[in-house]
Amino acid sequence: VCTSLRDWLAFLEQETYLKTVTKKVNLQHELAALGKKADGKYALKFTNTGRDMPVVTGFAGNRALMAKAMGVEVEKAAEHFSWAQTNPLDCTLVGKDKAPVKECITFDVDLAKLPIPVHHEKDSGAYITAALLIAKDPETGARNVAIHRLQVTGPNRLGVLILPRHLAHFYQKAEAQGKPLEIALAIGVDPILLLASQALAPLGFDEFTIASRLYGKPLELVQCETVDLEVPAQAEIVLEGRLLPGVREMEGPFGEYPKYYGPASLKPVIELTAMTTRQAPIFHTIVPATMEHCLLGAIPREGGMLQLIRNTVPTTLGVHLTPGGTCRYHAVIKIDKKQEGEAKNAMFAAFSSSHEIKHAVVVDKDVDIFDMEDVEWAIATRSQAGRDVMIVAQAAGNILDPSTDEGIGDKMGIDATVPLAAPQDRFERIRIPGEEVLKLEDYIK
Ligand code: FMN
Repeated sequence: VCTSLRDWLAFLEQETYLKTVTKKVNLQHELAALGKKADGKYALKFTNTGRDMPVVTGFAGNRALMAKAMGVEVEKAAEHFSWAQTNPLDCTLVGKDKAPVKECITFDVDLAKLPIPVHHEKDSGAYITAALLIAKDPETGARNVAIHRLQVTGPNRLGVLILPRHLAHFYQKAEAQGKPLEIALAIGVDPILLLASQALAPLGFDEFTIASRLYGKPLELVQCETVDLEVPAQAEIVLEGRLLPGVREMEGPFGEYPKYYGPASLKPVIELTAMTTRQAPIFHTIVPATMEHCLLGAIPREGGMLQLIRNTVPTTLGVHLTPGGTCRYHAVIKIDKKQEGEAKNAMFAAFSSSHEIKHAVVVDKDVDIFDMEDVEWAIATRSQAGRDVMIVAQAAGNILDPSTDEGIGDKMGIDATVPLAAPQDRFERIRIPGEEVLKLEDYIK
């Protein structure tokens, strides 16, 4: 298991998954366009963007590789993440001399020196998209880690989108006291840390402890210079700063994961106070709506959903948040049905796992939930709309889904499982003896 971005990139290079682009590439659109083209196929490292720092993208954009990052088979990725979340392991604090991210320190932050791209056509400007935002509850001191999009608005100023979750809660508390909320941004971290940041966890749960468990050893943290926070010692870049109380500035529009723009509005503002980096640091950007963006959210959500569904349907074998469903809205659930009605209960559990789940399809154990053709075949041949479709109107949905009414939307479940009472031969999948083992390459020149 790799515990730094550098180790992970070295591994990807060995696997010939990481390709280096030495040609001059414009940070405005060109870099994002290339990242999108390589999506799911390669990770890219750009060495010539006109800034004195390489940019990587797409290194977490492939499910098989993300499973490898956790050291498990691809079908077990979500389950393994969920296991780590239920068995968190404490982090450890190391001295600054043991923390590569302290190799260079400056208190005069100038974001113009970083290779921060402009991604989509109508984006309001350059955005940092792959920073872990670390903050503590001003009352309890409990840590939170999440990714938030950050719009560059000045040499040491950022606009930030904070949806109503944990960071919003901390910020409200600080603001009520008229105080800033200290934050740190870690850029250039390994895939496990990125995944851990996306856990659906209760308030007060430290996502870093999931990373420790996935590493199999405590994550090394180091104290910040200007704020009372600890950050991953192996990060490439750390920006320190404060969310200002009572300040709002325009942020957006920004091309988001559902492949639409999130609108411009007044948002909170961060003022940066320090930057610490490794020597020759590497910058990471996530091109929004690519598989990298999609999977980072999907795997942790699948883990949480799997646990919840198993509480009601113990024979649930797997779940998949599909890329076509933006890795957030469409869930495919595989059960080994033992009792009629279980498919519906699985749907209810799926909807309760996250407000983002909009359509849930339940299939039998012979269906490959990662193969959408197979899933569609199950819907086509095993479900009848009048009998097997359940619709719940007007529930909480995702505000970024433009078809909702300000985030209020409908849920639909499709039971594509075979009725237990059906005669066996009626739903027997055709098969040619030998097809699983024969290799076409052995027969053709
Ligand atoms: N959540 C936000 O509130 N604002 C964002 O701008 C934002 N951008 C994200 C960008 C990427 C690439 C990813 C993978 C996720 C993003 N998220 C964003 C989602 C949160 O990071 C995620 O839901 C996290 O688990 C929230 O943590 P919390 O519940 O501890 O606050």
